[in-house]
Amino acid sequence: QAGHTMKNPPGERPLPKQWLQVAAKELKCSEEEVMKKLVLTYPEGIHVKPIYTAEDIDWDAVKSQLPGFYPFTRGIHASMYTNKPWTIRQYAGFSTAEESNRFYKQALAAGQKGLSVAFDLATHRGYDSDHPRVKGDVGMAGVAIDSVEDMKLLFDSIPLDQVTVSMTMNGAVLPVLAFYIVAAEEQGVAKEKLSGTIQNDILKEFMVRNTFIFPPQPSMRTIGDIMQYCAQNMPKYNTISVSGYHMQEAGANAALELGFTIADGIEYLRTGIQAGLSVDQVAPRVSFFFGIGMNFYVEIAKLRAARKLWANLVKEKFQPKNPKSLLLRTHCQTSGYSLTEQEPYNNVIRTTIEALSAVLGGTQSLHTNSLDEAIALPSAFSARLARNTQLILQLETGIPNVADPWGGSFMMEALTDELASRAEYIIQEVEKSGGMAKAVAQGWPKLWIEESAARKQARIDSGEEVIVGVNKYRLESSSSDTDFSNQQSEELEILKIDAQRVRDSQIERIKKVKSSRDEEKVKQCLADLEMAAKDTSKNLLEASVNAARARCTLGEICGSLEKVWGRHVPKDDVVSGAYRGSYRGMKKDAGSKQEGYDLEQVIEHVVQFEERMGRRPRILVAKMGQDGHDRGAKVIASGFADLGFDVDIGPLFSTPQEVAKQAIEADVHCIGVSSLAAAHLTLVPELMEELQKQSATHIKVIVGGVIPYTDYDFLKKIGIKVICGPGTRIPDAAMQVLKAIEDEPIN
Ligand code: 3CP
Repeated sequence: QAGHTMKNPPGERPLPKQWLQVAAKELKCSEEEVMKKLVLTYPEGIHVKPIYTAEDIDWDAVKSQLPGFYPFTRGIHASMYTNKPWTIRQYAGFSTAEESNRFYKQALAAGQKGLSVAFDLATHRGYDSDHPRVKGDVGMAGVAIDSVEDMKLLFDSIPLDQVTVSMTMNGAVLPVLAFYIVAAEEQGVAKEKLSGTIQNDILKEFMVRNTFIFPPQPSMRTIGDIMQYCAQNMPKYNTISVSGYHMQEAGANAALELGFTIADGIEYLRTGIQAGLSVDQVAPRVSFFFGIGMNFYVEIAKLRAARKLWANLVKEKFQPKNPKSLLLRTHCQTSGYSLTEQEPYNNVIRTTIEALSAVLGGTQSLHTNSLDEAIALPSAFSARLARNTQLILQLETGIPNVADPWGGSFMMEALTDELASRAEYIIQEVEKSGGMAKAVAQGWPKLWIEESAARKQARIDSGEEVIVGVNKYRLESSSSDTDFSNQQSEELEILKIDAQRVRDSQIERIKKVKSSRDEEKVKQCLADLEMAAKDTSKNLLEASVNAARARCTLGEICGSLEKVWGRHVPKDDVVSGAYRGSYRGMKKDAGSKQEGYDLEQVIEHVVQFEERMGRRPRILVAKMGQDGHDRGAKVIASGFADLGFDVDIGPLFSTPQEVAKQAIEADVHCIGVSSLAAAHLTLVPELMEELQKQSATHIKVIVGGVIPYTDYDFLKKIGIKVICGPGTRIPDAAMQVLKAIEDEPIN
């Protein structure tokens, strides 16, 4: 899929003859075998050679390039970090506005430079905290915001004209941005002074992140309205953060992430232009966001390629006059996907290396993940360590003293070009579909990413892609003395949120807000919003700001829009064949964990199961609550289907009652609950109760995802048969499920 347009790409150019001869002697093999052994093929389809030379690059083009000059491959500023380092911007938010505010103030005092707000899933999905559908989600994976009063508390004593705030909000972007504007206004900061960023990237929500609310068309109109409102009122504000990060987290390789993200950016420029703005009003306020994984050179090349591609494409397609329109400014986040539950201190090392890629790639702003990300919400300790990782890079290493230190490297320049060319191919495919909005509606970009995810999982499960401590050099989990793995996980302090307490306090505040506002004004504002939803000549953000001032709640604002637009219901397809097709058989070399099951063994067991039981094992893969992270669920679904299971996928955002009903109706043997947003302690017990009520306790329940060890006992006590933490191989998970179904002991 990630094919390329480049003729004779650098990775396919011959290695120098004299080098091959010497290398063949060193490896004690033929020259052909040297090629076979040392030329690697990356998931992007790129062949990576053991050495690069001047023959691999266009030296004349490379030698004249400077940071701060078109096409900005070497950075958007001439001086880069030698003048001003990147912004340390840690994504955070949990529980109530007061608690998050305390956390932000401490972070700023400890060296953080910008804020980045994580909202809880109830807020993302446009529900007030008192809504019955969000019982398990309030304050869990981010802060709960129901009205402008919460937003004011969130930024209490934080001067919004000085600290730039980024808000990761997409579905409920209108009320959240409106609350922010009104909170600043009531803090005495005029709109014109607000700089900061709203994520506002709905296309990737439909593709991978799933915290949309409304259907695509009104969602895209909303973006145009926000761009228009900001062009008039908030000229320093970044109206969108076009995000590849979530694609990488969903399993996309670097070429897919780069191609789809740039294609999204182009679509948003068109959206702004359709809303009546010039390219020079829109483009300088479009910002980007990339994920940075463990493939060190590729990630640096990706950022260099991104800037070059953007500058070239914007120039060619839109002919801007303002040079700032050509600059790709980006935030980066180290990869959550690369972090492991096993031996969590290894995650500090992974994050440091990824941060290094982001910085060497020339990012403007950076979030470094906490070491406990794969286990729970970050604790105060791990958040400090993550922040210090960046402070050490900035202040102790000398790394910021040179702009684009990789410039002129044969390898880096070749890799930059090759990656750009692969991404360009993807962008052309998108353009053939009529742009990204149409491509997303057709559904193929999502499937390409899901296929890439299934292939990655197969490479990990077969040991081809090594994760130290997980599929190689894994510690025995039974021997107590040497059990560093569990020791490390158990000694980590885990941040616990009391969901009930947070929800109760939010409900109190909603009551207070509702009892002290002018109800007539509220009714009028909500009616105006409904009107604006119908009438495209009205500006939706303006109507939302009025509603925010009148103390309408987030749920009310979204509710008024929903009356006109409805809620988007996604449709689900499962990729088939990619997992099995990419599984190369388990590696049995030194250090590999060899006690796991191989693919063929599990397939054989499934066949025997069918012979015995008269039908195949059937599993419902369920997502409950407002948690839309579905990579794990999708990979399990396609992996299990490839192993011979009958797989049903439940709709996103289900209640426990809906899951039980679907499982009973489909007569499944097992429900696999995937939970990544910390709501399992509320929702899983409810599911078990419901199964009991419906006399369906024969259906086994397994839970996978981000589940802290400290919750295992509780889950086992309520009858969960199997818990699959991050790093569980699919064949092993499948065998455990088969054993659970057949009531065999599970080890
Ligand atoms: C910077 N400046 C310079 C130089 N470097 N001036 C002269 N010489 C230099 N070398 C100037 C800039 O031009 C700018 O000024 C000012 O310094 C600030 O720099 P910046 O680069 O604009 O940096 P920042 O304000 O931090 O903005 C970074 C971007 C912004 C542009 C990327 O959009 C941003 O902060 N994005 C963050 C997005 C984010 O946090 N997302 C979180 C996702 P002027 O302003 O005068 O030009 S978290 C999602 C995670 C998972 C999930 O979804 O669940």
